[in-house]
Amino acid sequence: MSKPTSHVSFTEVSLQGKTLTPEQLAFFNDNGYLILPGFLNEQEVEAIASLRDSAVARATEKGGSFFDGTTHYDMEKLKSDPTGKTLGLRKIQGVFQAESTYRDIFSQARVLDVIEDLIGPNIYYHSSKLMCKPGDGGRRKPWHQDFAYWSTMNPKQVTMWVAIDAATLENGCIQVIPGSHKRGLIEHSHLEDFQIDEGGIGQEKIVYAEMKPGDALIFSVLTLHASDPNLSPNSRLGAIIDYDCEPVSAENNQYGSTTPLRGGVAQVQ
Ligand SMILES: O=C(O)CCC(=O)C(=O)O
Repeated sequence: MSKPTSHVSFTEVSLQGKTLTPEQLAFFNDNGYLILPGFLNEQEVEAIASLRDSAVARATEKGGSFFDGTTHYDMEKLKSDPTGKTLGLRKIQGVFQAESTYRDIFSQARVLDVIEDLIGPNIYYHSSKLMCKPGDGGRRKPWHQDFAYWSTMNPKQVTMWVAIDAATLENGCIQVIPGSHKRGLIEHSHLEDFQIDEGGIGQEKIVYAEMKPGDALIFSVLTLHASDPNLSPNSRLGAIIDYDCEPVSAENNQYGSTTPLRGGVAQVQ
C-alpha cells in the first residue's frame, strides 16, 4: 500500500460527549469508525427507502437517468430483467438538497447531537448520496479515503452511512480498516476508480460493517473503506451524508456544499 502523501492528521475527539459515551468516543478515536445499532427508526428507514421508488418512477417516465437542476438521479438497467428494460436506482447524488425527507432526517437534533460529539458545535452539510448496489452484480468500490476527494478541507469531517436495506457480506457491506485514519492522507490514483494502490490490502485487518436497516456507521474522512460487489439477489441501499465542521472558502471548495446545520455561518459561494 502507498505511503501517506501529506502530514494531514486526525484530530482526536473529546471524551466528554453530549450523546455518545466515553467508550464510544474512545473507540472512534482508536478505530476511526463507530457503529450505532438501530440509530434510525423504522419510519425513517421506510421514508428513505421510498425515495428509491419515487426516483425509479420518475426516471422510468423520463426514460432514464436525469438531473433536476441540483441533483443527479443515476439509474441503471436491472440485470434481473432479461429484456433489459427495467430501471433500478444506482445513486441519487445530492439527495439532501432535493429531498426534504432526507434533509429532515439528517438535520434533526438527535443526529446532529452525535455529529457534534465528533466534529464540534459548528456543523455544515457537505455532500450526500443515496447509494444502491443492485443485486446480482452491483459493482465494488475500491479502497479509498473520502478526504482524497476534497483534500483542501478540514480533515475533521465525518461520514454517516445508514443501512436502509440490510448490509451483509454477500451484498457488499462497507469494509473499514480500523486505525487507518491515523495514517494521514494516502496517495490515490485513477485506476479502477479513484483509489489507493491495493497491493498491501491482504495484510490489513478488515472489519466488515454488516448492518441491519437503521444501523448507522460513522467514519472519519481519513478512514480507509471499500465495498465488494453485490453477489446476492438482494439490493443494498445505503444513505450517506458527509458533515463538515468549518466552511471552506469558495476557492478551496472543490466539491460539496457549505450549508450550516448547527452553529456556523453560511459561506458565500
Ligand atoms: O456505499 C458504498 O458501497 C461505497 C460508498 C463510498 O465508499 C463512498 O461514497 O465514499
